[in-house]
Amino acid sequence: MKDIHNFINGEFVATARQFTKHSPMDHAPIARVHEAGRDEIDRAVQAARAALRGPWGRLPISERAELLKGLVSAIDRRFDDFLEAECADTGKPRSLASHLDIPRGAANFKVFADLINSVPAEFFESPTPDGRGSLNYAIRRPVGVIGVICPWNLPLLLMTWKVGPALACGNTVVVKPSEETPQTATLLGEVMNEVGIPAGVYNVVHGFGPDSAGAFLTEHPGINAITFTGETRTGTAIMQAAARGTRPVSFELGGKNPAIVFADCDLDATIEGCLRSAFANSGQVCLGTERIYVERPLFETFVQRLKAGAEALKIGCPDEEGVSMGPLVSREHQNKVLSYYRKAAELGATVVTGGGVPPMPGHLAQGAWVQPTIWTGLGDDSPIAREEIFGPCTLVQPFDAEDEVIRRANDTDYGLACSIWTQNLSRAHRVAAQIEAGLVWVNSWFLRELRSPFGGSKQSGIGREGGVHSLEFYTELRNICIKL
Ligand code: NAD
Ligand code: 6OD
Repeated sequence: MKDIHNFINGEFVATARQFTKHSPMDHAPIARVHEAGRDEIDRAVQAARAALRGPWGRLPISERAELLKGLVSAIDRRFDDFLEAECADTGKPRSLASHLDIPRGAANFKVFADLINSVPAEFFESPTPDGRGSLNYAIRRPVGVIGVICPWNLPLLLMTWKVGPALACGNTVVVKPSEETPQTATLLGEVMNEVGIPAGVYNVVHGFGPDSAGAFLTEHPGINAITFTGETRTGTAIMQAAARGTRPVSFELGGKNPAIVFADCDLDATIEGCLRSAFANSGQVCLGTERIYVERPLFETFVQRLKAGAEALKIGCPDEEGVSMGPLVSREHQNKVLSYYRKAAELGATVVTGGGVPPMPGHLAQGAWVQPTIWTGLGDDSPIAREEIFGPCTLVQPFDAEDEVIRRANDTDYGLACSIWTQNLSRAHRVAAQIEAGLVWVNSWFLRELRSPFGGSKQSGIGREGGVHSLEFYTELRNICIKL
């Protein structure tokens, strides 16, 4: 079993206290993770502060950007190591991790390195009473030491989506990966050293949330801002910690995302899109579709086509040929998802397909597997329609009118994403503008332009990141006024 250490000030740090990471595939122990206590967190924050004042803070922007771009090729050279670590922690298919998680995990550094090299400056000339005038200009300065708290579903990708802009803007970071997925963030420490990123710029501390590394990090007064991706409930706890010292937060939280399918859609493309949005990464995508509204004339056909697609998904281990769905990340999460499967049955849902655990051979029977599941026959008030399950499951319901479906899609505490499927362009624009969500896709899902704003409305988040929007969080504007 391998040891996973904290990464503090450019060094791998063991601790007396450790916890075991289990494989999602068969629950076998795969890693001993060294848990950071308050002391290690303090050392990480001090190291980050020293790097900010020292080598990193003094580096010209163009050199900083070049170092970050070096990470892209360095990750590429260690591609197989990252792939193996991500798949071992999450159980996701190699085909998915090799096309999405690892390349995007690397690309986040290039996108923000390019961006920081091309930030436009603001200048204002103004008259003065003596006629000489003045010149105002604004400079962007790093915010300081950023606490980065990450989830387990797209571990490397979602971590570098925060670390990339934070470092590009000249900050230093202390990252707390999820306890379920400690490996790739730690591996990135090795790559940081290989590339020559100064010690202390990137630090990783391992542990859990409450009364552990997550809470210790967010409570640490040396953290200047906190960026977090995870559950809405956790966001509330982190916001309370951030209130001490009035530190800013950027939150990407949960969702209960609808898809709206009009009868005039391109049915093949819609089925393909909805299968992806409901079942990709075993449904563990914050942008995933757990509610599908289908215009009534298409309803029965849609449900049968979606069922056929779900039943054709091959469930298996990351390396298996043709596998399209892995296990859930852990037994704990399996128990949560299965509790919703039971609840749906108790509430009288029609289980179109799935609803339980797939039969798995031998030791795999110990893993966190669940079946892709489709329900019909429950109303908008049911917990299945309202609560985020974060599994490979979706509730399909019919609708009759455009106004009605907009109202029902918006009838949620969340507001992360929505996808609209129609060939009527006017309707697509009209409906998209009325959806209360940070991201609306038309005839697509999870098409990501990294310069565009990303974030949620209502309880799905605070703030927007992506492109120049990330600069708003990771830099502080200072105005300088020169009397001419
Ligand atoms: P989680 O909130 O349980 O944990 C996320 C991280 O927060 C982990 O590192 C955890 O250890 C830490 N944490 C937990 N309690 C904490 C506390 N009190 N103080 C500090 N840190 C704490 O989320 P998860 O289960 O890892 O991820 C799944 C959730 O994340 C889902 O709700 C999903 O929708 C959401 N998510 C949202 C987005 C988005 O972009 N909006 C993206 C991915 C995941
Ligand atoms: O693509 C991204 O940048 C992003 N933040 C995706 C989030 C996916 C949620 O699970």
